[in-house]
Amino acid sequence: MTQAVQKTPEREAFYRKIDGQNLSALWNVLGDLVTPQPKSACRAHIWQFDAIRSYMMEAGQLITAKEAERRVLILENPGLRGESKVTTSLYAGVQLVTPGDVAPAHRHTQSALRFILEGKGAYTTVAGERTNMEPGDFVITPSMAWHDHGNETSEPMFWLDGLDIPLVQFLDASFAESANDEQQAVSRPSGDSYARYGKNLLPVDHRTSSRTSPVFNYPYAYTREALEAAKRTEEWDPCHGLKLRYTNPVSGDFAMPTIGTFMQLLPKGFRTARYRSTDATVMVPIEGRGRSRIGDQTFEWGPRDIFVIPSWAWVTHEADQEAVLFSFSDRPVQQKLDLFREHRDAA
Ligand code: GTQ
Repeated sequence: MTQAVQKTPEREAFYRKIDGQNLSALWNVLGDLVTPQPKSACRAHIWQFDAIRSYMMEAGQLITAKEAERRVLILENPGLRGESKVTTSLYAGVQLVTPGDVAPAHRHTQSALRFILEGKGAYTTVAGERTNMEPGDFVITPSMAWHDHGNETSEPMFWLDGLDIPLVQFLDASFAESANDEQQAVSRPSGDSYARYGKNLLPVDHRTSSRTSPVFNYPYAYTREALEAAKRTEEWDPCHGLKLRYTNPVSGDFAMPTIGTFMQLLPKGFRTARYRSTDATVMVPIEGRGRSRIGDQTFEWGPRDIFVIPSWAWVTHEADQEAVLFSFSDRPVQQKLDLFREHRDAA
């Protein structure tokens, strides 16, 4: 399957002839199409938050959120430059919302997650509900939900955006529109969706066509509590430490249909066993320091740094202090298509 087919003058002439008819010979490309294991252009990489932060402050002097629509620096995977991709299927960027900024209301088929890195109290309004955000919060903008962001505090806010832009692009399923008004009307009180859907209760005849969780802010305080409780009672996983998956309370599935989101705790001194999976993953420590070995490279990380693990690359993590790491990948999509594979080397 991987052996290159020999070239002969007759064959070359044949290829040229069929080329004009928009035809090409499978036997010349089969080895690149059907590989024995994932062969990705995506590379392991880390972005230090401090560096991004200072570039973003500079960007804050250059353009308003209003003019930019979204003031974001895209994290481009070094193996995928110019494609606005952090992995083959996902997009990531760091967004800055400065005091007084308004990122105007729009909506699109792409789903978005926000993972809050710095600042307290800036807001996003999603489908009529305003939510104030704090570091470590995981906030969802579902497909086609109106959303606008603002900051009435005196501090800049930074968050990590994760979107399924490359996936939607691949499927040619992008639709987007801007609202007439810069900010959408607030029609529900803050905390409404969490109060309704975040308490293990649903209205008895609850029906929805949406595959996205109706809980759109998963506050860090609750996530930390869950990790803290689990720390005392759960068995440590040799590959993951203690790893939780954010869920949609309606279905028990991932919180978003296209992006799987996770929060993971590694105790001080913990060294994970080798692990690899087909879902290239973006990781963001929110607490603690340590390092990850990805393939044959080692990446030192601290709070708010962002690093990417390519599909099928061996990874181990090591925490110098108790560490909490947020991560996201396209795992929900791969699992639904029977494509997800993982490999534990827990000796
Ligand atoms: O906040 O709506 O990083 O539409 C990229 C596209 C953020 C957003 C991004 C977007 C947004």
